[in-house]
Amino acid sequence: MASKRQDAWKLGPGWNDTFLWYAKAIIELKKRDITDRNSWLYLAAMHQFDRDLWIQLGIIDRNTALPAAADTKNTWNQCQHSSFYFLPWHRGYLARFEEIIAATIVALGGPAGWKLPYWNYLNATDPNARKIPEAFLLRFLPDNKTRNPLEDVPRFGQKVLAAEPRLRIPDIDLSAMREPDFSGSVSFGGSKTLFSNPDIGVRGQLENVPHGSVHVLVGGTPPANSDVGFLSRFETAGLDPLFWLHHCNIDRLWAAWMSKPGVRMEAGRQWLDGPSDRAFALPKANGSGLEKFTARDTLAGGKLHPDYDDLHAGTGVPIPPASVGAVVAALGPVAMAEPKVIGANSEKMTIGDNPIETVVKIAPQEGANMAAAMGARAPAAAGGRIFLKLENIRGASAAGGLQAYVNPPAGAGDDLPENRVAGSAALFGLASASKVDGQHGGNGITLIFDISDLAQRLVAAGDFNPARLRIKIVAAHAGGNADPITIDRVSVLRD
Ligand SMILES: [Cu+2]
Repeated sequence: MASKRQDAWKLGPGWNDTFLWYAKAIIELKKRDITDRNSWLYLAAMHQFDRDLWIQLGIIDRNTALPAAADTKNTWNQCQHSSFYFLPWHRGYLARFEEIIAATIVALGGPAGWKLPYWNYLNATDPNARKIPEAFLLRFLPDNKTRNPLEDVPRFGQKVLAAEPRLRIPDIDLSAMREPDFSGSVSFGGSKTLFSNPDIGVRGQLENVPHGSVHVLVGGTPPANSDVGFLSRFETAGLDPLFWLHHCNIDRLWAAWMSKPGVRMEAGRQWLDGPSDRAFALPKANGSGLEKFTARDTLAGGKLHPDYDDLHAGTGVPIPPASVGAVVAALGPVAMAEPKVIGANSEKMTIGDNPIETVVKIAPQEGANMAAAMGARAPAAAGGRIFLKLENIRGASAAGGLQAYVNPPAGAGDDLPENRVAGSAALFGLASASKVDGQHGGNGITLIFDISDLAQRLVAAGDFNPARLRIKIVAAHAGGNADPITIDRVSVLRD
């Protein structure tokens, strides 16, 4: 077996050794009781657990004995979203999962050193890249009678990744890789928070796209049907064997981002040693006990740091010229600038089946500055970026998508022009993030879109009145008018 994590599509077609042993190990993990810390169910519950939902979906039944609360208090419901802990927590989670699968393969008489493959969906040099790897679509193992656990999972979305107009999810891309800062409200990795389960801060750009998009594109969310795929919800995502390959690629994108010259990596104690309010914990690979970890443990030199065969294919990070040698990220306590709010709407928005419009008013002086700046410079000029922020998006639908427009002509949504789109997002984990009984009272999802180019186009078109920016939100979700999506506030920011 290879010593590093590899591209899933480079391992050979169909039942290559890596996937066959992965499937056999999962069959073994599924035989273990949920009270076993190395069982399939215990590991998935670490991401998010909901007893009623799991009973409803037939994952457990009313009589299933759960582990003692003292055991799960520090290990279940841990997944970090909308936070600068999103990447390090998932990195630790993946590393231990990989170790448990590898140990199980050895116990089954297989080879040592199994590594988690990554699904490199944005690799433009591979025509298969966007397809779910074949082994995840086959009904049986090579014996033609054992049900394949890699396939035996509810997935109602796409087998080949592409934009999903019905859910208003645009195509995945690597734009997140251009963010220079790891943390902050406009950042690669998410805003500074305490322990963030389910969601307390602002989603980082990587967490939004491609991470959230791939979850909902593959998991699917049929309209007017609560039966969503496992990948669409926090509470079931870890039960889809493909989850781990998706997150492995997200983790690799982080590693690739850190290899770019000039990026500003988080180096504060709050991140390195946090969260201060609740430590991260992992079960040991032999199930014997629990062990704490911090974000520091996931960096180079740490016990949970991964090793990838390639950080360039499908990451947008070019191979540096040989003369440059190793590229080192700018590690150090760097103050990351927070953009300031220059205008906001005044009412909460409620979006059912029909699009809703709101008005953002920008203070006159700010508006004049903005128009002058926009008229004078190229959109990609350093600094002076403009953002649209959608705060506390909540809803009862398991997932969905939305699209925001600035100053669109009248229209229903499908006929609105592309050149007025401020941003779109898959709402991965919407219901979990909105639950009022959640640890943080259901803050919902907060998103930030860069609208610098759009603002410039509006100024050029003479359609930029700072006292009246019309924001239209079109949403697609299963709740419709009965269970609408709400947005607490819409604001415009600049840095
Ligand atoms: Cu995820």
